[in-house]
Amino acid sequence: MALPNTSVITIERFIIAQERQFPEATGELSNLLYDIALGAKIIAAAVRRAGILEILGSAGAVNVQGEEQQKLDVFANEALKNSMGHTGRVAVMASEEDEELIAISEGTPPGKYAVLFDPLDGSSNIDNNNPVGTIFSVYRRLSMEGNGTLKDVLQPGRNQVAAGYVMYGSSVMLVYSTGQGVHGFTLDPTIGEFVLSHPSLRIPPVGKYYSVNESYFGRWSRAMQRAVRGFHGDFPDRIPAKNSRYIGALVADFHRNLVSGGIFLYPAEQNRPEGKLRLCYEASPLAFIVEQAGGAATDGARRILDLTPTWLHQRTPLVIGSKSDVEFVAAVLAEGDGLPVGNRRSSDRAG
Ligand code: AFP
Repeated sequence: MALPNTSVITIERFIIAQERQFPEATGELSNLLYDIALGAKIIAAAVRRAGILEILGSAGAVNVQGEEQQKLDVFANEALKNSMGHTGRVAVMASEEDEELIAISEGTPPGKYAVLFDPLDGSSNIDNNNPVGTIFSVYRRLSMEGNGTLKDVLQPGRNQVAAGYVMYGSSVMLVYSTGQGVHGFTLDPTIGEFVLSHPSLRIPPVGKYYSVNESYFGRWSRAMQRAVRGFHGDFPDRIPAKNSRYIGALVADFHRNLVSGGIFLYPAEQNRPEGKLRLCYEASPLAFIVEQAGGAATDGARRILDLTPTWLHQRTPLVIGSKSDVEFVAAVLAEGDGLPVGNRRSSDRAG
């Protein structure tokens, strides 16, 4: 039997090595990332168990301690709050699951970071044993003292000091950036550690895939319809045709496109004029990651990282992924709704 490699780079070792490059670093951010990794492991264990609970009948299920099972997204939310709330590293938190700001635990001194998270994105996928994810975003607080305030969490995405996501798929992966590239770790269940598996991820400039929920095609602007037709291969002079892949869990769709090259779109549509995804919990952190990997993210026109949220649960259209593909969409949208959707331009017709 092959023995495991004893020189694996765990996430802790990697974070510490990165921190050493900055002699002025206090280690607080490193520890905060490690707290998040711990929360992710707790969530991963529960997600794995969710499958079997589903099979055994989860509704109203009672666990071994005789407690009623919590919904998994509520559990994930609590797990993250608990992994960070008592450490003295955080001044305030905000979660997609909570209407209001989350104050740090009473009696804990406030730290210098504001953390925002979507604890279990794509949670409806759990019922079908499909992947789900956690997304997080870290800012340095702006307020000077006491508990953090709204001002600390409503910052433009370009101010992030770290962001990342965890994907609970066939294996569990944690991908993060502190502004020094993007690094991916895979949870080794035999030792219970995230180990470095994808150092310095770079997204290909032109992607293989496009990911969008095309059942909304008829509700998009004509310009957006034209952009997606481009991915079908309707404008071969401007953009090569792509393969379609859509899981319906942002982290999983994003992760595939980050690794293999591709573009994810959640455009505005008639029923959702601002799109569906949240700026603070989904778009901004993934935009930080994608830019660090050499890609791009816009709302169709504006760079996501330049948008300043005005409220916690603000939504935004999102176009994110390989740089040339995101630029193609921006160019087509800039042409406006005047051009016909399906007709190829004469210059685009072959021969
Ligand atoms: P759920 O958490 O309700 O499953 O929503 C997931 C999500 O926010 C994101 O992960 C997906 O990319 C997107 O919604 C899918 O939305 P559509 O079902 O409208 O395509």
